[in-house]
Amino acid sequence: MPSSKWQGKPLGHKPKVVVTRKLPDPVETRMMELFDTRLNLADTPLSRAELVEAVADADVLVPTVTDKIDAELIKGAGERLRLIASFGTGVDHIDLPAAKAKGVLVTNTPGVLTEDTADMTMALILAVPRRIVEGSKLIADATWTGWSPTGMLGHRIHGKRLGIIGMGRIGSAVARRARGFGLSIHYHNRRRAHPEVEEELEAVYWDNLDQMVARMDILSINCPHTPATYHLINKRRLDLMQPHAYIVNTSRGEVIHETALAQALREKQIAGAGLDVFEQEPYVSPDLLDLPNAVLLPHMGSATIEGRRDMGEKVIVNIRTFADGHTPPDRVIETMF
Ligand code: 8YV
Repeated sequence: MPSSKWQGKPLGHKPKVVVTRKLPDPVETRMMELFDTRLNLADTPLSRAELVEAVADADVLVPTVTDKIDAELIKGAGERLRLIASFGTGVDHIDLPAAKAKGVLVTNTPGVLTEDTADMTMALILAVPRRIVEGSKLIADATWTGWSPTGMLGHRIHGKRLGIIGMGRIGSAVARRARGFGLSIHYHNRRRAHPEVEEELEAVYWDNLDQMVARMDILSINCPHTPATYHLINKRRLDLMQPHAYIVNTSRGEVIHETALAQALREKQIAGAGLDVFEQEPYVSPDLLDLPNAVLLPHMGSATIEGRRDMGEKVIVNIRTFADGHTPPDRVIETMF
């Protein structure tokens, strides 16, 4: 459990909150009403110098995935900094041990982007084997010459095996959707799911990731990025995959070795990929571009108006409860990741 020298003591004044990115208007307005809030009205990430300045005298920092909240930044933060209330679920952009060492709590926004991210995962699971983007391009480029019995043939989804890596909230939500499309569910996870969950999803647990990877028709990455999952899907594991298999990633780019994946796609060692996330966002390796068997999206898995509003609500509740001297509901504990 993270220790905080501040826990249990109400702040006694409106917290000074620095928000690093433009958030939806209703969220920003409510934050202005409740806190002494500094917004970033320009929709661009803060520079390193601006981040350093932000943590110098804020009580609360509200970063997003585009901010690198590393040990140096946290160590150099002012004594006032008590809470990092991240706008997002993943916390791999925050050095959790450094925050703990400084007595700064970290919160995130779990749960509210589960369904949206699972929808996008399912969209990619459908889009890649059924060549939806390629087909749409034919129309957009006015190069479609009409229906043909052998035109735009993809692969059937129904009856195939889906291997989910990371059976947490999002992984389970993907599984529920996938069952409706006639996919059979397999999964690999740090911990085996509860028997009731396995029963509901008729899910097969693979303790050994290599064995699962080698047998699946579609792999979906739904685990967080941690030191343990960095490059979990590397060249060796890509080589284990079957040539007709697809891979979909809506979690974090770092879980897949991107160069090895681009090579596997180019050499048709696997059939295709659907990627919503990349190793060096917003940079996308040129090796991945122009591959007909890759559908690439700009990290938009959780990008719904409803989701962003709910994330903002969670951030506000976390700050509010913390300022009142209570434990914020979405406190992140290092061992969770
Ligand atoms: C968020 C995400 O939109 O929550 C996450 O972990 O990856 C995204 O979908 C982003 O993190 C906002 O900070």
